[in-house]
Amino acid sequence: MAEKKFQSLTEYCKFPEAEMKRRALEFYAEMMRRRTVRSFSDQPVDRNIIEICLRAASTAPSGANQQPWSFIVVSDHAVKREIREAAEKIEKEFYSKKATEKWVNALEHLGTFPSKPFLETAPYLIAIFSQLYSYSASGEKKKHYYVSESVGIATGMLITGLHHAGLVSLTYTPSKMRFLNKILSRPLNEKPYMILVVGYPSEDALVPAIQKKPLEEIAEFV
Ligand code: IYR
Repeated sequence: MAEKKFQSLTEYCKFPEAEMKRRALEFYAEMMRRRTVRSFSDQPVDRNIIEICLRAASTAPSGANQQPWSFIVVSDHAVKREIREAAEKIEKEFYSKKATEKWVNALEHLGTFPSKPFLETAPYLIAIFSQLYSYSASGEKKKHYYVSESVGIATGMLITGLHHAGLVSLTYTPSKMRFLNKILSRPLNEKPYMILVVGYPSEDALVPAIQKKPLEEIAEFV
């Protein structure tokens, strides 16, 4: 058994209540400005910014601190094109056969369609993989705990960090994603979780006129 090691919580900062309120409101205002964007500029983004945002995402809590995620950052145009071609094939099938009428109706207000030009236009596609299990140094299969929760939290933190830095993103999930393992040479213990499309919005980017639910609808204090 590994030895238990602890250290004091030197990172924690306690703020006066007024400052806490100000900070919470400031963060809320910043988060309210975040929009999912589907129309990207081809303007390049400094790789260092992406690296910093990934480092921030990697501070996420995870089951047993196993950090069961891989972030594959694609900027190579040929690879982006390959991903676009594979994804559009799946989307064509989705919109013409797989999706129920109810599902297509639920998406109507987002203005989505099978063509995915942003997969080539955006400077970065971050393919996020869940590590369902791993292998120890001695080759023993190691179970991972609360993988989807962990990867979801890290992805949320990545989206937040990218937004905070001044970039936009799109959470993109074609209905089948295993093609990403092949294109990106990822092992089978890694299951594609989503493609996060990252960059600047195009000059003429439009976003759907949608609202978030009010607090009273999403929360209850008991
Ligand atoms: N993957 C398809 C369909 C789609 C599904 C959901 I749920 C969305 O929130 C948005 C789109 C597409 O990207 O077009």
